[in-house]
Amino acid sequence: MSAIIDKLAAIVGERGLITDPQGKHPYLTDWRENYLGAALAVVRPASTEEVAAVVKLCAAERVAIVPQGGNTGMAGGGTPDQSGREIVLSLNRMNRILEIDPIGYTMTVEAGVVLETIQEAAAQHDRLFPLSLAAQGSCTIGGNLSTNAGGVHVLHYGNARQLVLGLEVVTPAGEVWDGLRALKKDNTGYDLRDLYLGAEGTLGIITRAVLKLWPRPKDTATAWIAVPSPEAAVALLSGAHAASEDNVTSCELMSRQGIDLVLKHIPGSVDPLAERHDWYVLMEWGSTRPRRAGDNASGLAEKMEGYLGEALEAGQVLDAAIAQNEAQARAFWALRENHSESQKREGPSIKHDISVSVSRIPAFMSEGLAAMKRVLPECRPVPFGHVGDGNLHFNCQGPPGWDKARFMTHAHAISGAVYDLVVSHGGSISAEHGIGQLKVDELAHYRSQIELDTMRTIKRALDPQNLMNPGKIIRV
Ligand code: FAD
Ligand code: 2HG
Ligand code: ZN
Repeated sequence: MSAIIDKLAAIVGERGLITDPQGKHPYLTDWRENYLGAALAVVRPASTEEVAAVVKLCAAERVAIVPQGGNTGMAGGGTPDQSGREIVLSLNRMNRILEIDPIGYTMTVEAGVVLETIQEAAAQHDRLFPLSLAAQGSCTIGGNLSTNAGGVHVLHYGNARQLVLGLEVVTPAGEVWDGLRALKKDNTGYDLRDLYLGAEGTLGIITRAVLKLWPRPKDTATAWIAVPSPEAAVALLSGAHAASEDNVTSCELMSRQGIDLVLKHIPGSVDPLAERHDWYVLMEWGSTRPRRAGDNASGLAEKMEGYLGEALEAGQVLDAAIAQNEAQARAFWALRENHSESQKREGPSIKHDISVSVSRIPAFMSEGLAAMKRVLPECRPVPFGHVGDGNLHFNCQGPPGWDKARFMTHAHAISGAVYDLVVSHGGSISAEHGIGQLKVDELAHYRSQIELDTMRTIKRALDPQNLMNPGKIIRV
């Protein structure tokens, strides 16, 4: 094996290669610490040419490749298997912003640029890159595109797939596909770009992308709202579209269980409302039209206040606070974004990243909570998420004091009950986190034969040696 290590070193140099156990370790386990793999080496190319040369070498030597960005994925897609024969190919040295075109509203970046860096660069040009998620300080755009990430602005701007125009990809043979076009319209045959988006590194390695930008909102209103039920949350959102003049940019649902975990585990967290409630909505409106100086009625906050006042009278809202400044808005957002971290600190949990149509959320919620409790009465449901997209993180925390091994003996039964219900509501078992290695069996179980056959045909055609992130998404 040292022969291939020498050849890799010749391509990426000393700085681009990690072979010592301590240096490799952070690349071999996932954010949730659910998987621990092994790898021949962690290879960190600094350019597309180096990626292509590494892939060519691996194709010749039949060494499998696990692409990795910020390693924040929730499905184990970036973690190698335990054979020690795969390499992790990290894009984290390919972190340059190559071009910003404020006139054409585009930005061209390398795959390893951290999402927050992209957001900041856009803001410096008075533009918005709307993808936004709690891991944005460490996830990379290559990972975002490869998982077709969602986040908190999907209901207004769409998910990652809708935020990209062009891609550059290194194929499993080590060739470079230059699809780095900034075109809004391009109907020249099959859409190769869409094939690589959401492919979780199983069809090729994204090395560069042309991203779409938007005008930056000039007026924002953020509210923390107690609602009596998920049904009320959905009704509140439904009316908000018109009341905000189609400016709802986020609508997140949380339960008291989740808020209690955040207050317990994240120092400095404060409940914005005086009384405890069972359900909360975090709603944000954003408009590119600035509020007019001296005109108190022109701002979004005033419009939102009026709307929430009516909803309070109608019983859709129990209490609410509208952020008075940016710091307060950030504090509301922190209560939402710290859910994952708090769940991690609390102990073992099972995550269900599901979606149903928005109008089915209330029925799914009550049936799903009952289903989890039927399987394990002591379990602690922590449902939260992007209700505006019909996407719930329908999570389940282990009973207090239970260790992971004990809780996981119930995982199959709990998840099976949840997924069967999702499917009976016409929903999806993975709305935004992907399949990775976590849900390979579930995908095989819940997708139709024709869908599985088509996916396998594509995988075999593009990656005949099965060297590109094998064992993820689908077994071939
Ligand atoms: P990684 O974890 O490194 O990789 C993810 C997958 O993409 C793997 O299969 C990997 O092989 C592949 N991959 C990575 N880079 C490339 C590349 N350049 N070419 C080809 N394949 C590649 N996700 C959401 O969708 N919405 C959320 O709101 C959200 N919130 C999160 C909050 C927290 C606290 C955390 C920890 C995660 C959250 N995630 C969320 C999940 C995760 O952040 C996203 O999936 C993100 O897009 C992963 O990016 P990454 O760079 O970390 O990718
Ligand atoms: C979020 O929306 C992420 O915060 C993570 O998708 C969800 O931890 C989770 O289950
Ligand atoms: Zn999410």
